[in-house]
Order: sequence, then C-alpha cells, then structure tokens
Amino acid sequence: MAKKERQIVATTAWSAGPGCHGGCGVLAHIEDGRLVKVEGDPNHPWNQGRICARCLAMTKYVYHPDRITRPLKRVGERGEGKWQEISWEEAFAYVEEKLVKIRDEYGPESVIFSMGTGRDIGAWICMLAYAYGSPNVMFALSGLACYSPRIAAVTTVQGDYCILDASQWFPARYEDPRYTRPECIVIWGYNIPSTCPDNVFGHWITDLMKQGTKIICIDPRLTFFASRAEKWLQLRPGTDGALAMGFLNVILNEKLYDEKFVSDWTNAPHLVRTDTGKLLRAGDLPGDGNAADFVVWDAVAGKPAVWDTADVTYKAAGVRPALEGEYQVKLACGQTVQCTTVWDTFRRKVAEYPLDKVAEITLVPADDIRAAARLYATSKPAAIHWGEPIDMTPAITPTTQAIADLWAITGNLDVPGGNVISRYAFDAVAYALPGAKGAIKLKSAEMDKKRIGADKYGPLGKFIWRAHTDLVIDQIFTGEPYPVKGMWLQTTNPLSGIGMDPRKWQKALEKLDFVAVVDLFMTPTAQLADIILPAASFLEKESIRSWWIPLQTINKAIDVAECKSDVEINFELARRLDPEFKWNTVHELFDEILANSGMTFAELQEKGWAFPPEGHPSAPYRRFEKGLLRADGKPGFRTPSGKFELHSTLREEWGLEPVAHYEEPPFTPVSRPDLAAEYPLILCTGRRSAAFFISEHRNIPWLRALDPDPVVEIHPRKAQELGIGNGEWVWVENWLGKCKLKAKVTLEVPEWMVMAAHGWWFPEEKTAAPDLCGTFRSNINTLIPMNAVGQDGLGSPIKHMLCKVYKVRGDEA
Ligand SMILES: Nc1nc2c(c(=O)[nH]1)N[C@H]1C(S)=C(S)[C@@H](COP(=O)(O)OP(=O)(O)OC[C@H]3O[C@@H](n4cnc5c(=O)[nH]c(N)nc54)[C@H](O)[C@@H]3O)O[C@H]1N2
Ligand SMILES: Nc1nc2c(c(=O)[nH]1)N[C@H]1C(S)=C(S)[C@@H](COP(=O)(O)OP(=O)(O)OC[C@H]3O[C@@H](n4cnc5c(=O)[nH]c(N)nc54)[C@H](O)[C@@H]3O)O[C@H]1N2
Ligand code: SF4
Ligand SMILES: [Mo]
Repeated sequence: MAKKERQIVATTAWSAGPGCHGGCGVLAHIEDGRLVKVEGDPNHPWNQGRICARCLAMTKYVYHPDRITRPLKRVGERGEGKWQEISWEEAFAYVEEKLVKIRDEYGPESVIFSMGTGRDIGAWICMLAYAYGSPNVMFALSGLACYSPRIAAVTTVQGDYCILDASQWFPARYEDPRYTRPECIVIWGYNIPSTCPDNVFGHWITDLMKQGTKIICIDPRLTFFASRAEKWLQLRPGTDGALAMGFLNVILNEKLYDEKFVSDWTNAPHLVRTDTGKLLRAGDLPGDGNAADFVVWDAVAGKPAVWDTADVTYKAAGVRPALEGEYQVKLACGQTVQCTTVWDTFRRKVAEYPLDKVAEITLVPADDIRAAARLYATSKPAAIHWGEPIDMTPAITPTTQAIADLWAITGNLDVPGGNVISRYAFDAVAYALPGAKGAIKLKSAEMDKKRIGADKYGPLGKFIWRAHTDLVIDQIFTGEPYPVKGMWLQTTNPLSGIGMDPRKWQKALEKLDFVAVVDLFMTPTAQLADIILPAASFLEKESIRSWWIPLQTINKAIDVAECKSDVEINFELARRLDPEFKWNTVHELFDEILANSGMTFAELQEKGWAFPPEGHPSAPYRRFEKGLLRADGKPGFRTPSGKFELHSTLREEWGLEPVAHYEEPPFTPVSRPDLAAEYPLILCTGRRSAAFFISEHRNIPWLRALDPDPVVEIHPRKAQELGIGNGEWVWVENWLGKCKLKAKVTLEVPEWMVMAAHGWWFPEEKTAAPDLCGTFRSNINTLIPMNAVGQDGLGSPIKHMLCKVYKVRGDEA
C-alpha cells in the first residue's frame, strides 16, 4: 500500500480542545485531511516541545461521536432532549429573529451574553453583544471569582497586572542576557503542573528549579511543588490575607524592604489626614494645591517638611515629607489638620498581625512564617505567582493588596526575575471599556449604564467590563430594575462546572424566553437551550492570540463537518444584528486588532509568533522608571497618584478600607462555629485534574481512564474515624445540599480538610431532564452558595466551605 502523504501544520493550542488558557505551540499531523496526531512543537519558545495529555488526546476529541456537527433546534419541551438538525442559514435566521424580538420588546440589555474562562472568546462575545446593543457580557462564576478580580485588585494599586518572570518575553528564553533567574519563587495557591493557567507554562517553574531556584509553597494540600519546596506552608484555606500580613510584619520589623523603592515609587510618603483617615487631596488645600500655597509643618522636627514638587501630576501626591512622622497642614478653609504618612498607617496596620496571631489564624507555625518571609525578602530577585484560590474568597482585594505590597516593597516589581508587568503583546487589545483602546468597543458610554452591577461595585465600573453574575441571576427572578429575557451561553456549562448553586441556575435558565448555547458537545446546560450551535476546536479555525506574550496566530489544520469557529459564528450574527457593523471579513477584524503590532494577520501567520521589542510598553523591564506605563509618558505607574499605592486612592473613593488587611471568610469554623458544630470539616474544592478541564473531557476515554470517578480526598486518620475506606462512595453534605463522591484516602490533605473534585457529569448517562447526565448527583457546587461575594462584588467562598462526610449506604449506591 502506498504510504499516505503527511502534512504538518504548526499552530497554537488554545480553545476549544485542551481547555487551558494555553499558548503552546503544537504540530498537527494530517493525512488525507484527517488529524492523526498532535505533538508539542519543539521550536516553539513557549513550551519547547512539551505538551499535556489533553492535547495529545485531540485525535479522540475532534472526531468524537458525541460531537455536535450541525446546528440543533429544540423541537420538544425544554430539556426533553428532542432536537432537529437545521442548516446554518436556518440557525442564524432563527437566532436573529429571537434576539430582535427581545430587543424590540424589552431592550437589548435584556439579553445576557455569558461565557466561561479564558478561552478564545472574550473578544468575540463582546463583538456580538455590543453589535446587538447589550452591555451585559457575563463571566458565569459567582463573584467573577477567577482571574479578573486578581487583575482588577492589582491594577487598582499598581495600574497594571504583573506575573512571574520566567524569561517568557524573550525568544532565547533563559539564555537571554537581559534575564536574571529568580532566586526564590513563592507558589501561592497554585498547582501549575496540571493547570498552566493565566499564561504561565507549568514547566517553566521546574526549569528554573533545575537551575537552582528555591520554592516556597503556600498550599493546604501536598502538591508537586509542596513536596519539593524549601518551605511548605500548609495554611488553612482562605487565610492567605493573614499570612501575607504576617510576611509584611516580618519584613517591616526586620527592615528587609527596599527603602529606595518604597520612598521613590510607592505613595508611602503621601499624607493621610488623621481626622478622616483619608488621603490629603488637592481639593483640601489652598490655591491650586501647589507647594507655594500652603505649609506642611513637620510636628516632630518643629520645622517645615521637606518639599518635592516632582509629583504635581497628582496634587495631593505633591506632599512628600519623610516616610514617617506627624505633620500639620493648613487647609483651604483656614483650619489646620493633623496628618500622618501613608507609610505610618501601613505600618500600624501591619503591626496588627504579629506572628503568633497569624499562626493562630492560618494554622502555620510562626517560625515557618518567619523563615519563609526572610527567604523571600532576602532572595534577589524573587517572584510570587499565585492561583485562583486568591480570587476565591470574598476578601479577594485586600488579600491581593497584601501580596502585591510584598513584591513592591521588596523591590521586585518589573525587574528581571521578579514580578513583571504583563500587557497584551504589542498592546494588541481586542476589546475595551468605553473610551479605552481596543478594536471592539461599546457603542457609547450611555449603553454601559445598563450593565448589571457596574454602578454598584467600584471595580466593575473601572476595570472589569462584565455584568455581575450573582446580580444577573437574581434579576432573572425579580425583573428589577429591568427584565432579563434571554441568555447566549458560549464556552460555558454552568449546570456542571462554573455555576455555584447549580439548581438555582437551572431554574433561572428555565425562566428565560430564549436560551442559545454554542458548544462542541451536548452538555447538561446545552440540554436546556432552544438552539445549539456547533463550535470548532482550535485545530479547525483561524484566530489570534495576544494574551500577554507572544503575539500568535491559530492556524487551521482540519475541517470537522459543519462546525464553525466562535469568531465566525459571532461575526455573522453581529453583521445581521447591527446595520453599522464595520468589518466585512473576519480577516479585516483581525487586522484591526493587530494594527498596533504593525503586522497584518497574514504577516503574523507567516511568522507564527512575534515578541514586542525592547522599549515597547509591553516589553520588560523597569518601565515605571522609563515613562513607558502612563498615558502622559511620565515615569511612574498608571494609578491615580502615579505611584504604587500602599493606601489605595480608588478603594478609598469606593468607600472601602484602602490598606491591605485580613477578613475571615464567611463560612469557616472561626466565623461560623454554629455551622461547624454540625459540619466540622473544611471543604476545599476544585483542585485540578491533569486529565480534565473543569467540566470537559469526561467523554474522552483516554482521559477518563486517568481519572475515572469524582473523588473527595480525605486524610487516613479522618477516614478511619469516620469508618470510610479508600474507594468507597461517600456523601459530602452541608446545609445547602449534598453530593456523592468516591473517597480517596490520602496524606495529601490535612486531617481537618477534604478536597472535592468539581465539574462532574456523566456523559455516558441519560441526557434529557431531569437526569441531565447525572449532573446534580456529584456536583460539589450544590454545596456552595451564590451571593456570598466581597464588599466590592468580587470573590466567592469556593475553596473554603464547611461539610460533613459519611458513607453511602448499600441501598443508596
Ligand atoms: N467547585 C468549584 N467549581 C469551580 C471551580 C473550582 O475551583 N471549584 N473553578 C471555577 C473556575 S476557576 C472557572 S474559570 C470555571 C470554568 O468553567 P467553564 O469555563 O464554564 O468551563 P467548563 O465547565 O469546562 O465549560 C466549558 C464548556 O464550553 C465548551 N467549550 C470549550 N471550548 C470551547 C470553545 O472554544 N468554544 C465554544 N463555543 N465552546 C467551548 C466545552 O465543551 C464545555 O461544555 O469553573 C469554576 N468552577
Ligand atoms: N488540567 C486543568 N487545567 C486547568 C483547569 C482545569 O480544570 N484542568 N482549570 C483552569 C482554570 S479555569 C483555572 S482558574 C486554573 C486554576 O489553577 P490553579 O490556580 O492552580 O487552581 P487549583 O488547582 O484550583 O488550586 C491551586 C492550589 O491551591 C490550593 N488551595 C486551595 N485553597 C487554597 C487557599 O485558600 N489558599 C492557598 N494558598 N491555596 C489553596 C489547592 O490545594 C491547589 O493545590 O487552572 C486552569 N487550568
Ligand atoms: S494545558 Fe498546558 S500543556 Fe496543555 S496546551 Fe494548555 S498550556 Fe499547553
Ligand atoms: Mo478559572
């Protein structure tokens, strides 16, 4: 037999497929138009040939018999499982008709455009929603508790997000002379070998460890890194804020901070009024707030304070006495007020967290905290990288602030081997808030006023362009302040994975006039839709990726039946729904998004990937010194004061505590001893499985074989006490619900905590309602509430609930 001709297409692994936040270079091997193998691209600077199990299983994914390959229209009752295949033309016309009807009757904001985690979708779902006229693009997780809270919180205090520097900005990677390896990395609630989230590739950290980097691992569970760490701090979930305050306490007491960075680049020397606890602002001062107009009297030294007018960009920031002290300032009204410095208030706050107190809160011994804080602060450079447990607490923002204060005051911000400011490569931002750059925009600021939650929660009005999930779900039931009538769900499966309180989600979806799902498979959520549109995997589409670095294209390798890429689907509908839609082809849209890079889509595709050159605002290092971060081109950060803010101007404006601190989560043995009496175990959820992505891949036999059942990890002594054997089915229960999981008896978890898998449904079971592939049977999210968000609307207690565990009786099995 003649050997078949093999073609190899180099492309970027993103979605759909492995599910991850991706970025890996892969080689797709094609014979006769069919995918026969996927491997890591050895020449790709990101992964250098390495690749995960889910990518290797793509041959099983793309041709899976359960894939939806033509649009499906519901013909029976919702959930009844009766579907009719229709053509794309019929499907587009049907969706258009339904959406136009809702828009005409209720207004476009009555349709919510809902998505899951960071797949190749954010831009395209905004494009569709905005073309239709709705500002309500929603990330379906309660409290938006993944990633965007972290980004918003960091941006609040330093104007830009930052990530661990593993040399990913340079094609030559570790060999680049500009790079310095971190001496120490703090892995803070992060299980990256199985997850690769947020554009950091897990193996980079092991690469660095092989070169000598030491690890501090902060995790209640014995993970890959915990077992190989210099210091492993096994903290109680949800107490990260207290631990970070403990680190700060050691660093301040032992003067391990970078004094020059603190005084030059943070707002430590700015003044805080003692009467209000608020920053002294230009409006408080006589004249136009310039130095000549008023006196700052150093009450301790008994003479006028040292004055530096370099900071006139933010008038109150012009006040630059020493780091510590007490000052008297004459105000516009003639009154003299007592002030202190931001540094003083910060120090006082940190002093509230002596190590014995922090040890009591976190369950980590004080000596271990001290040793870890010293190791971090004395390693130069050092980096911190964190995972989503940081978002998954209602006190997300103060927690993030405390951690960000660590990298700032130790001088590790935007330096080689530290925490490096991360911007989209070449600033090729696809979507944007009104006024900001980005090809895909809301039509007007007016339109944004209807975005649910934008007026209630400060960060949503400023940094997060999404509707607030918990408020949206409630609004479906109340119809206040306006009715919600439709939902477009694309890249998400709330009944099984992202939805907290999934039965509430089911009721909400059932209440709507119109539900559309765009997915590759028939999920429990899709089962409740009126129409399902079949999406393409990453191997079947063209797209772009500018998420941090490098700038990359996704290149089409195969076709699968009639599946279409998300961008194509949304493009066609947007064109139909918006007479002013400005692009004629998808390539035109790509070209506009890429305009900042100076390349067209075709040119970038030719290269495969591109790194921004030195001196570009999206390339490191020390951009705050070079005036590369701020719109006005001045040195400093993109914050209201131009400084890294230890006392947050924005948090103060939002009426929230402006300085980092710790808040006990809402459902813990400490905050709710009443509940803990009946539900004594801490319920942590969602540690990732390398085989699956959230609710995906249970239907891929190669992957299911790696992790066949939904498990709950339990310590051997606890299991023995409860009479539970390894591999036995148990109920995990609390006041909100219960679910059935298989006990995995393991020393990986502490005795006081269990770790439950999430995202489970059983694709092999009956799909129609009420069964919905058994999605409620083993769904740990039935034990987690909605509406338990933080004061700024962000975060959710997903990793620290309470529960009890007991054996499933024989007749219940
Ligand atoms: N208990 C608990 N629950 C959690 C978590 C936890 O830690 N604990 N983690 C939460 C977190 S951090 C997140 S981000 C959410 C994520 O939750 P989601 O992002 O909703 O992820 P999935 O459940 O995998 O659902 C994705 C759906 O989209 C489909 N899909 C995948 N790729 C594409 C694509 O490119 N196009 C289209 N159209 N469809 C696609 C898949 O087939 C699947 O049905 O889950 C959350 N759920
Ligand atoms: N294979 C695979 N990869 C994925 C995903 C997937 O489902 N499967 N999901 C993707 C998504 S959406 C996300 S957000 C990321 C998440 O990726 P990660 O951020 O790595 O998230 P997790 O694995 O949930 O948790 C990381 C670690 O935090 C620990 N932990 C739990 N609670 C706490 C706490 O309160 N404090 C601290 N310090 N540690 C805690 C857990 O024990 C775990 O080891 O992964 C992405 N990548
Ligand atoms: S999970 Fe990791 S290895 Fe797999 S494609 Fe995503 S980034 Fe690459
Ligand atoms: Mo996530």
